[in-house]
Amino acid sequence: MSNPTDDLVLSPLSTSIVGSRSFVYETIGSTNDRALDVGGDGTVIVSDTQTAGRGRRGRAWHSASGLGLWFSIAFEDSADGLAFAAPLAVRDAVRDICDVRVKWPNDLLIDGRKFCGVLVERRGGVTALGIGINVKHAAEDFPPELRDQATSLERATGQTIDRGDVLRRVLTALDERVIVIRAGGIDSVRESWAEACAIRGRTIRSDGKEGTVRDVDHDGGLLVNTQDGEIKILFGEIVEVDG
Ligand code: BT5
Repeated sequence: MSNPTDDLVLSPLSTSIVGSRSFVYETIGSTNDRALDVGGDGTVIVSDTQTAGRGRRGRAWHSASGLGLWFSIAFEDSADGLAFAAPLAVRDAVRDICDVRVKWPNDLLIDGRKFCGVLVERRGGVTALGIGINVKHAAEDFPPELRDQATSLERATGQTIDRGDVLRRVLTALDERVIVIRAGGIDSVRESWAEACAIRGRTIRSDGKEGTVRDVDHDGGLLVNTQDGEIKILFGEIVEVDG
């Protein structure tokens, strides 16, 4: 391969919203920042590496060159449902090669190790849906503090996996979900996501409180029965889940 981004070229994509245009970079600060800056409904920003990839609450996202998929999609319509659609799209994209668990709210794990994270950010009228997928990492490609908790598609499956192929599959699966959401089908996407999280009936702890998840609210928050009655844990808050 002559260029580090040769395998990230997106065409041809047969989507209607996601991938309306695409920009591929060798290096960038954060693809989410670029998506928020350039906007344009369905614009995809993908970079071989990020120098300031981030997770939620200011945490860093390790985004090494040649090993993963670090990309964002700009949306100019409502952000509702995107955080449900993204983990489902990734799960569907890799379904043929491995079993993926969605850990509420939107981490993706294989054998208990995280290989994908999702970050939704909104500025002005633009939403950036950022997705990071570890594809080709061997254990030693992760920094020592991540080695036990992180994995990649190749590490987990023992197969050689093409980054561009995974990217095109994720974008196609995401497009299908976004079309459903925009046609008024957010409830069905949320229900698929809630089932994928398999969180109902489980015992969780959050902020020193423990209880059983009764249901998932319309916004993705958890409705939890505790000793002190029902509480709601907002989408994105940290919880520990048993089992
Ligand atoms: C996330 O945050 O999981 C969301 C990550 C989103 C990354 C994408 S890449 C494209 C786009 N552009 C960006 O700048 N971001 C998005 P959170 O749940 O806060 O998890 C962050 C934590 O995951 C860190 O504190 C580490 O413990 C761990 N971590 C960092 N890099 C990792 C990696 N490559 N694989 C697995 N775990 C990682």
